[in-house]
Amino acid sequence: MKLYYFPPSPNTRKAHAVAIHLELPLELHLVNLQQGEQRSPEFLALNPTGRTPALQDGDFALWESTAIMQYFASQVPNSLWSEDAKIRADIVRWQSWELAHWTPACQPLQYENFVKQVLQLGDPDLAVVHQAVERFHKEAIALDNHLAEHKFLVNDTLTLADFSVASALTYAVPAHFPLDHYPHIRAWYGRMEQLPAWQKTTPQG
Ligand SMILES: N[C@@H](CCC(=O)N[C@@H](CS)C(=O)NCC(=O)O)C(=O)O
Repeated sequence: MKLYYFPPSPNTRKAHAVAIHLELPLELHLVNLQQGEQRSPEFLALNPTGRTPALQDGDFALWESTAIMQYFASQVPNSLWSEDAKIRADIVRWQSWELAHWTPACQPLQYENFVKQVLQLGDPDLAVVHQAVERFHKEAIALDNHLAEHKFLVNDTLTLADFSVASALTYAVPAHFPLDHYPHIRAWYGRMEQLPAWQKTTPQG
């Protein structure tokens, strides 16, 4: 299987980390987003939305990180993607929340406080940051309350849901995510950081 990826991207990270955790052999192909390679005709033929990650398995092409994670977890027996219908629905619930609410709440902070600095795009827009912080708290409260009662998001076991939700926190420290009041999120993320697959996919400065 070939994974078209951009290592600094949290969406790449969640898919790549799952493949490493499951010890799936992958051929890695860099798509340099900073050089616009996602808009090349070759890449658009694979993913017409022009985003990473994307997967090619023989003549089967797949894009969207969550679909790729689920496809990876369908390749070998594992506990990340349970066969139990209710547990699986719970995993999909958290993955859906991550895509619809959590990542959109984290991204403005990541952009204003971190990406702008790295790419020298100017100072953070404080009005955007203020709004983003409010939006972040709304989602973080729900996540922290859940993690107060659970070691991992679903079934107290590491699942795809943890990889999805953790990916959005990749730049939490340099992007100054307001996590001080969320001890359970910090403890759970600490558990994710113990995983060799998470360590191996830490973006290099
Ligand atoms: N919902 C998509 C989001 C993918 C995405 O936005 N990828 C970003 C990198 S984190 C990207 O490739 N951006 C390039 C662009 O928009 O030009 C997924 O989960 O795969």
